[in-house]
Order: sequence, then structure tokens, then C-alpha cells
Amino acid sequence: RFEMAEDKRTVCPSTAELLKVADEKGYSTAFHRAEKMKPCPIGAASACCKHCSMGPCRLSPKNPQEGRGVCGATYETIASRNFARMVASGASAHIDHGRSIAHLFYQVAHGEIKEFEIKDEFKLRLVCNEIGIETEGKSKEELAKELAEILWNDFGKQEGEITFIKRAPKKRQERWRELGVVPRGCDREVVELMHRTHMGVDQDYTNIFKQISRTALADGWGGSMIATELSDILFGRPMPTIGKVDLGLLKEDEVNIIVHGHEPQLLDAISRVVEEEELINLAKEKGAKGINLLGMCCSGNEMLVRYGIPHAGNFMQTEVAVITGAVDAMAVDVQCIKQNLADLAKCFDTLFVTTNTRCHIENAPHMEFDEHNALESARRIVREAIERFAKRKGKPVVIPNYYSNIVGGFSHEAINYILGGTFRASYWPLNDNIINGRIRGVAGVVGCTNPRVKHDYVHVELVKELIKNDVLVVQTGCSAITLAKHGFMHPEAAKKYAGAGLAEVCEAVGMPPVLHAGSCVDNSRILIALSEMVKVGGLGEDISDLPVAGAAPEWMSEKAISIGHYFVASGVYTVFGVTFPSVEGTKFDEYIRKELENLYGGMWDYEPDPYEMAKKMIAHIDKKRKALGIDKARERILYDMEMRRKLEF
Ligand code: SF4
Ligand code: MSK
Repeated sequence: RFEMAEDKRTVCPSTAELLKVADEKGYSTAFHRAEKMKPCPIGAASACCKHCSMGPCRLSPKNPQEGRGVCGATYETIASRNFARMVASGASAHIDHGRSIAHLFYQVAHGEIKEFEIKDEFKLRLVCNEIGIETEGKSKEELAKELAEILWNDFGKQEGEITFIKRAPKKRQERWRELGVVPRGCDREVVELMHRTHMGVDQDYTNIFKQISRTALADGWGGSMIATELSDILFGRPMPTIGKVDLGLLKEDEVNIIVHGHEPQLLDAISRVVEEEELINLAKEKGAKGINLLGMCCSGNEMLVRYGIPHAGNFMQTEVAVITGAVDAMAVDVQCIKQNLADLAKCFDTLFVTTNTRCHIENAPHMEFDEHNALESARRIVREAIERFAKRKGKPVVIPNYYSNIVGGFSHEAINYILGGTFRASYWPLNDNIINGRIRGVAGVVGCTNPRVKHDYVHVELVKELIKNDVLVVQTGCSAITLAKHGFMHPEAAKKYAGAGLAEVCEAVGMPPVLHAGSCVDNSRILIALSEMVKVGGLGEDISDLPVAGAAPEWMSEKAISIGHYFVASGVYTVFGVTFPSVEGTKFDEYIRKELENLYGGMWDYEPDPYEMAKKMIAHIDKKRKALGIDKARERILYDMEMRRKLEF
């Protein structure tokens, strides 16, 4: 399906159809609430502070540099402290997610949890080798214990460097050390950032930014990377997998269960029990044809790229999913879960249930997911969903007739294998095609969806422009689901949408021009891929030398800001859409958009229009190609035969 909806709020046809139902029946969604709730201009400019009770203090959003807070804080201090707290919160979400995976891994490694296992011994050995654990002659159990010990310590360590920093290119590590921003321990950096942004502590924005960088790096190269790598070992590293995406995958005559949130263990456990005969028979006794399990948001991404479990949709589709009336249970764990889902579910026969001790929601039942008894916890949810189906059976539902087929699962290891094969797995073919100009560069397009902009539109238009210009796109999170729904994650999409050079490479290896790499924490896969491109050679000595760029065109969460900043601090030009917490013309704005480049080689930019955003990203990629001296190679492939002959002559 390759159509775009005609609705001012979304280009996603299934979302548009269900929003009409919401409009007619009066259901409230984030789209409706965003229309009523105008954003505060002072907050949007990051010109307010409520860090103490002498305030809250508000500066003019147009000329914030003219004012001061009661304590004397300048706009630079206020805006950088606000930015810092977004990074602290976003990083802590990923770090705490990483901790729960590390804890699960630790207990599995020590035999304390029996219902999960080490599925991917190859990846276990790979990670151990990379961080210097001797693997020769050791069993997987021994290695798992050693790895668990090391990574578990990364959360609470007080001194030294977190483990995965050593996977970055040497030059990048040196730069971080010179700047004093290498994270010591994941938790320590968040706590120090919160301390430094307390009233009356760090009031030099350049110094605050040092700790912002150190905290964001503790997310990308710490918590997120630990979550990704250990999830791969526990559940299997993603390899190209066929999948299906969108709300048309709900089935009227089956028990529909959606798992929404971020941590893979809940969806993994439910995916195992829905295949049990006893539960299938129970569903049939209640009149259902079967049990239909779908993932949503990043829980869904985790298992779409690993197991090919169907995916219901992205962040802005969670409420409309319930409005179908066909969801018998929506089980959630942590992050990006809208509180309104609890009330909306009550309008239907939907069980909306929280499962994680860190996330209860008022008016929603809670069924704790106990990892020591994971399968029984999962069965409880499924049994309750079957009961809800019995109540729902025969009542009208609205299931939009849209879904797309995709090929997802492009982990760093998968890209390595696809490009180089089993015996010579390597990124060299990618670098080579960048050098010869078939591929102009690589863009990471990631992040949320947001009702402040037309849902899915900015993602789709940006990616279209990029691939048309031979930029290979790697995706994660809700952005990946957008492009999956709109038909870009299929090998055939290369012929249809990509420029001639990129299409040629995609066709040769049979990959889509837009690669789904996983969930939000899996942005760490992009860091590893970039480091690998440097290691393979021919494209400079540091990530900041590569012809690459990053974008979050419809971002909304604090996690997105933390992700954006760890890319900036890793040397990547990163552009955000929607709005940005900064006022143009201020020293703060100059600092994040220009001066950071002198320090890190990467910097922030902001652009809401997808075409302008694409232009900026391509201009940056071209700037890097020029610096590498490979801009000529690119021009050559654009020449026709006659021009070539003249050249050769
Ligand atoms: Fe106002 Fe300063 Fe207190 Fe912030 S810390 S609320 S700027 S007085
Ligand atoms: S789920 S952080 S809305 S990408 Fe990871 Fe989507 Fe953004 Fe949540």
C-alpha cells in the first residue's frame, strides 16, 4: 500500500480512518488535545525556570537575553539547565531500561531465572571478544557470568570509563578524554547532571554542556548499548526478517493482544504462551478463531526485528488502536504510554493493564510481570484477554484495511553479513560504494511521532528526499514504523524511490533503501555501524569525518534529546524537526549549532520542513565528501557517456 491519507492531522490512512471515528463519537486522542492545548511560547523557547521558589521565572521568549531570573540566572544558564534536565531524564530512561536487561541477563547467567536463556552464543562471544574477555575454552555460561559482572558494574561505577567506550574509534576516544567527557558510570553522570543544574550550582553554560555530553554518552555508549547487546544475546540478534505493520493486522474474530512499551521480555514471554494449546483451546471455547499478538512502539520494534512479530503502529497510533474496539488487551511496560489509554480502554471491552513496577497508571489494573515466573505472568494477561474477547464478540469493530509487508532486522551484524557474506563479512562494500559515489552517504532517521506536526508526513517526505539523492537511510523507533507502513522497507522500494546509485547497490544485495535497525535503544547499533565504517577505512579516522547525518523529524520525548546529543557528541550533524528548545541569535543557540562542532565535530540543527531538512543533511554529507576528497568520484557517476569519453580523452 503506497497511499497517503488526506487528513490535516495525519498521512497514515489507518490513523485517519480511526480519527474520523473519534471525531464522530467524541473520543479524545492526543491529536484532539493538541488542538485544544496551545504550546506555551515561553516554555517552547526554554525561557522559563522553576528550579526554586523564588520563581518560577519567565524571560521574554523573543529577547530572553535581556532578562534575568530572580537569582540572576541568564538565558544561557536557564536554557542549558533545561536542556540538561531533558538529557538527564532521557538518558535515565535508557539507562534504567539497560539496567533491567542487565539484571535479567545477570540472573539468567547465574541460573536464578530459568524461563529466559542465552539464545545467541555467537553474539555473546562477539561482545566478549570486543571488550577483551578471553573466550577460548570457556563455556557460554562462564562467559555470560563474566560479561554480566562487567556490564552490571557500569551502572554504579564511580571512576574510570564505562566499558563500551573502547568500541569508538581511537581518535574519538582521545577527543572525549581531552574534553573530559568520558562517562565514568551511567548512574553517576545523571546524578551529577541533576546536582549541577540545581539552583545556584553550575552557571556557565559551556561547563554545563560538558556534563550534558558526558551524560548523553553514558546513554548511547552505556545504558542503550548495554540494553541492545544483552537483548541480542538473550533474544537473538536481528537478521533480515519478513514482517507486517499497521492496524489492519487486528483480526475481528481473534483475541487481539497488543504489547506496548519498550522492554523486550514481556512481549517475548507472551509470544511463547500464545502458542500453548491450552490457551488456544480456551480462546476457541470462547468463540475466537485464535490469538493474534501484535507489538506496538518499541516493544513491537524489539520483536519485529528479531522474531517478525506483527507490529500495530507507532506512538501516535496507540489511542486509535483502542478506538478500533478490537483490542482485547493492551499490556504496557515503560515509556511513551499515554495516560489517556486507561480511560479510553474503559469505553470498550479492552483490558488496559500495566505490568512494570516502575509504571502504574491511575484507573488501570496492574498485573506485575515477574521475570522469575515470566510465563505464568504472561498467561494471566492472555487468559484475561480471552475473557474480554468473549464480552466483545459480536459487537461492531472498525479495523482499517491497511497493512504493509516489510523486511526488517538490519542489525550491525546483519549489515556486515549482507554486504560481505559469511566468510568475508565486512563494511568494506559500503565504504567502497560511498567512495565511488553510488551511495552519497548514510542518514539515521529516528524518533517519535508528534501531534504538533502532520503525523508521519515529515518522516516520509524527508526519507523520500534522502533516498532519491542516494543517501542510505537507517532507522529505529517510531520513525521506522512510519516508513515501514508507507512501503519503503521492501527491496522493491529501491527501484521505485531511490536514486540510481543507491538503487543499484540495493538491488545487487537485495536490501531495501531504508533499513529497520530496531527500537530507540538500538540507536546504539548506529554508533557501532559508524565506528565500523571508520575502522574499515577509506572514510577518515573519526566518526566526524564520515559523510553521515542524523535526524528526528517528529520528535517529542526527552529520550530523543538525549539520543540527539550523544550523536552530536559522537561527531554527527543532527537535525531535529517540530520545535527546538532554543532561541535563535542567543549565545546558547550559537553554542549548540556552531561551537559544538569545533569541540566534537558534530552539532545540533533545527528545521521543521522536511525538504529543507533533507537539503541541510545532504549539504553536510557533501561537505564531508569534499573534505575526504571523494566529491569528484561522485560527480563522475553523474556524467553521461559522451562526457566520460571527453574526460578520458
Ligand atoms: Fe528563578 Fe533562579 Fe529560581 Fe530559576 S533558580 S526559578 S531563575 S530564581
Ligand atoms: S517509542 S521515544 S515515541 S520513538 Fe521508543 Fe517512539 Fe519516541 Fe517513544
